[in-house]
Amino acid sequence: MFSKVLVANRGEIAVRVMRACKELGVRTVAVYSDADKHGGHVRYADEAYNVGPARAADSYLDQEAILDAARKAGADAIHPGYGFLAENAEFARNVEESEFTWVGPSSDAMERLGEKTKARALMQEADVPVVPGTTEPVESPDQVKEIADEYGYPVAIKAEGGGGGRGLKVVRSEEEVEEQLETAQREGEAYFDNASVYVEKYLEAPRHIEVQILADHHGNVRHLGERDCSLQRRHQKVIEEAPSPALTDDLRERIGEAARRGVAEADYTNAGTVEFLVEDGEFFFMEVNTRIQVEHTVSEEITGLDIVKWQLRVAAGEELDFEQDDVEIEGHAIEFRINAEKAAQEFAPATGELKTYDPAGGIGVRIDDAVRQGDEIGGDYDSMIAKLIVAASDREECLVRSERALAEYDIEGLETIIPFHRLMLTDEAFIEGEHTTKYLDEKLDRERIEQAVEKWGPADAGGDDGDEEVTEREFTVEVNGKRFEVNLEERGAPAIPVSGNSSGNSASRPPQAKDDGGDDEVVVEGDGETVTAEMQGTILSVEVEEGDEVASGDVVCVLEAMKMENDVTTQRGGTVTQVVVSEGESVDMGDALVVIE
Ligand code: MV4
Repeated sequence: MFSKVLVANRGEIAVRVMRACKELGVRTVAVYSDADKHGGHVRYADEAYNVGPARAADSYLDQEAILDAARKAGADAIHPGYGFLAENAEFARNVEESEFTWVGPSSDAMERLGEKTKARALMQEADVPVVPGTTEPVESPDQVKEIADEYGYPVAIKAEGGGGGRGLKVVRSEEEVEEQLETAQREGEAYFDNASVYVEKYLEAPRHIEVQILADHHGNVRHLGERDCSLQRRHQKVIEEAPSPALTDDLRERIGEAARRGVAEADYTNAGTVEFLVEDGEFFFMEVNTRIQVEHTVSEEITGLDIVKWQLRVAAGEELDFEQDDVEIEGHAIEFRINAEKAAQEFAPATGELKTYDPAGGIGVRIDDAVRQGDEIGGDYDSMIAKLIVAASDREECLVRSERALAEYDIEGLETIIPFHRLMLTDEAFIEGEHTTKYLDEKLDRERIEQAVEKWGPADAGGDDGDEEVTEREFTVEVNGKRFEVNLEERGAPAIPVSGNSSGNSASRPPQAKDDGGDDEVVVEGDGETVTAEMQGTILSVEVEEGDEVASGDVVCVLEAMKMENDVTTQRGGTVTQVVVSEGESVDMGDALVVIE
């Protein structure tokens, strides 16, 4: 086993990995950005290194800075967690070629599965059903029409480098082929540096089922059953569960075995997930995620296996010590993502101080988090601050226990989607397990979300507790980019003043023309309006053109930030006089997007 592992991540997943390290007797190294000096993962680690400014591209994505920290710490392996560099085959290769061990699949396996047509061909080779379509890229509208004639409309045009909903275009008739093909190619180029696209039959309302895999360097591949992640909002999972309420035992067995064959064909090692679409009792391969996933926890709960510990063991060369038949699925587990978001306002990110943080507990309740009361939750990274995982002997008990746990979970000072989760536990489609991937975006009534927030949301007064007498205080100092904790005992008046970010005007936002609950920052100049970016991100789509008439509240573009899609709306009506940005462009907070006069 390794003696020291660097975790190239932050937040709950970094702590999750470090917990596994601790149980294996492995020392842990955190990396952190300037925005995370007080982060939970930094508190948990044995040592921590600053890798740069808040912007992820300058810190958590800075390969050299992370390798540098690993060298300084004398680590012998690097675990990437999820997100950031986790699925970057180039980084995996750089780690492989360094003195450190990469805790993940080989860069070769990552590349084999990263390009979608390659992965489809490989799965077909292993007798894994794929959605009918092409295993070669297509270039002309005629090729698309040919396939559509064979399978019927609608068809999906997908970017070769795509995933998570980006670069996916649905074509419903022959007239749309040309335009959608061009859009898919343009998006592929903008997001993945790859204009190559392919075509599949489009399934209207599939379920998202994924199989957890573990594979070692001795030829053993095991599956840990499936997860149902059908409850998604704009390709963001919000609730995941295992096992799926929608599969028969026969289908479950066949999907699990298909996933095993598929990753074996790819010479895959470590943990991974094979994603499928399931419709009308049939399943089709979609893609492989070559990382540990957010929702791995529910598989752990129903199998009793510690997937992260196995990632470390397998990377260190150990052999999986159980057969497929030894994997027993017991009971039911549901994961609720505790996101700092305003559910009633299109799930816009919420920031602020965690004035109260008192998570649920008791039988069957697991909390994976990296925050504690008093933490400041900023907008630099994704909005998930914790995960609530509830396990019980069956789904029915799990739903009741979930209600109890969500009601216990007490968070003040920062809005979360707990009220939304509580709503889902009263929702017939969810309770019956009948929801498909279309449910949240197309079926659920928004008014019900508003009512849920009103009923279970923050009781808007954030009661001030008053400051307690401080006798011993902890300080964090950074010397040459390494973090140290210093305890200071003092009597009487504090020698070092307590910094004043405890309440009140913490955010410095420009005044808004009208406060109707919309959270888009708007700078009003004279009669016109410049709609600006509320956060750093990528323009997913531009919804208006110069000359368009828009009304207050209209969506002008969709901005993606840390995997969240955010509608950017106007505050006032008028004529669009300037469209400053285009699809695929990166913007910084405060950048002008569209001008309306
Ligand atoms: C599909 C599909 C239907 N038919 N492909 C969305 C994410 C991307 N990785 C693949 N996605 C889809 N591909 C075919 N041929 C429907 C989706 C899809 C989806 C898939 C899983 C979970 C949620 C989804 C929401 C919308 C669309």
